[in-house]
Amino acid sequence: MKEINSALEKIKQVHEIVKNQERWRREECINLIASESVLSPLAEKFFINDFEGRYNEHSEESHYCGTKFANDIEEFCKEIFMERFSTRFVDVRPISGAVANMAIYYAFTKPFDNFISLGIQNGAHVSATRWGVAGFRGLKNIDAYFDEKRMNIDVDATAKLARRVEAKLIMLGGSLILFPQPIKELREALDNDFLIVYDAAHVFGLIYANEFQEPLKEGADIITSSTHKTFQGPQGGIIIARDSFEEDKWKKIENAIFPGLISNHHIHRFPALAITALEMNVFGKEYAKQVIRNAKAFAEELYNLGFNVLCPDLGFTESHQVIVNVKSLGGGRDVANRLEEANIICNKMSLPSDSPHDATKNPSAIRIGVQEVTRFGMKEEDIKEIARFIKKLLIDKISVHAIKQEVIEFRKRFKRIHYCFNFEDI
Ligand code: DSN
Repeated sequence: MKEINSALEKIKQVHEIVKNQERWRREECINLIASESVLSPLAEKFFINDFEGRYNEHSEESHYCGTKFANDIEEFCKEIFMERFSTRFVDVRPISGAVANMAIYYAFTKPFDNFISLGIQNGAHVSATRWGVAGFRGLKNIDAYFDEKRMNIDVDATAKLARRVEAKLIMLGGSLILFPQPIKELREALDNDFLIVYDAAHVFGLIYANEFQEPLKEGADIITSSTHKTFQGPQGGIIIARDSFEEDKWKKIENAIFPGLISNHHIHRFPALAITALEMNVFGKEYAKQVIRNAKAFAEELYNLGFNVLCPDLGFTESHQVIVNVKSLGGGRDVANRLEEANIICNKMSLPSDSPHDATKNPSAIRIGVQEVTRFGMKEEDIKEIARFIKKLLIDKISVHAIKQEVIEFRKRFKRIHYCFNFEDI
């Protein structure tokens, strides 16, 4: 009896934690984390299903019985992405973007190989650094040359570097990405022996809607991505290669995924992945255009209010992200924490000029992403209101309590998830 009561008491505590999270983050906060989003109601409804916890290990052959519908749903997902990216080569088994990247490193590199990535201070994802999966593969990451003014890669210097260090692959994309990257120019500057991989995780929804850049058409061999940022599906990963990719090389990727890196690939997420992709086929373009308009409006308003927003001469951004240098206001960590107290959630971000110590401890900037607030129906005028909350808190020094109340009231206007089907539609 004592055990039962104790277990029930703890279950209540679990319930309480979930309710607190859902009330705070879903209803009372303005979420500006650039790497997150929410599922559509339909995708969420199909997220918990009997595939949860089932196995379907497969390479050339299937290793389990009872998998006929698991095969169906996996193929169904692959076909949607094959059609969108005009390719035979899609794998939806990676359970995250980092695992997708890991599969690429395991397939094409050996310990002690050199590879080029952006560098953490220029926006590389941690998986492309010595601290992440690349480092665990024993790789040496060498930073691309980066032009801070344009917040983009210096093509000539990076191509020379890649040749000089005999880079085994070049990892583009990343976690701080304001503008399309010069994939075409880099491919032209390098011969075809260099493997170019584009980590599309942040901008995958914009790419899917053809509103950012087309990496595989511009010269990248492979896209890796997660499926839950601007592409607003369930958390997971994906690898897509150009249709002309070599079969034997693709096999290496498949083998790296299984039996290499994962056993169970979390099949229950596939129905939600398929639903998100099908919703994106219908609503994705309108959504992606609004995301970019909102990001530009946010950046412009912050700039006009006196903030040091990056790249004013380039129109601030072409993605869902806005980067604000807040060094003079206390640095990225301090500012992000102050915003959190007012229920405005974003995160600290390093800039190319940050020292390695500052890049991880207290970087100069904050990174703002507008994909989720766009999903909740916000347009340019709404976005500008958020910029004004930020100014009132950080520049006018109005009390955090007062701003928090305004944020909670503001958030009540945006309850419905947009750019998706309603239950009545099916
Ligand atoms: N680290 C995440 C980010 O960019 O926020 C992505 O995995």
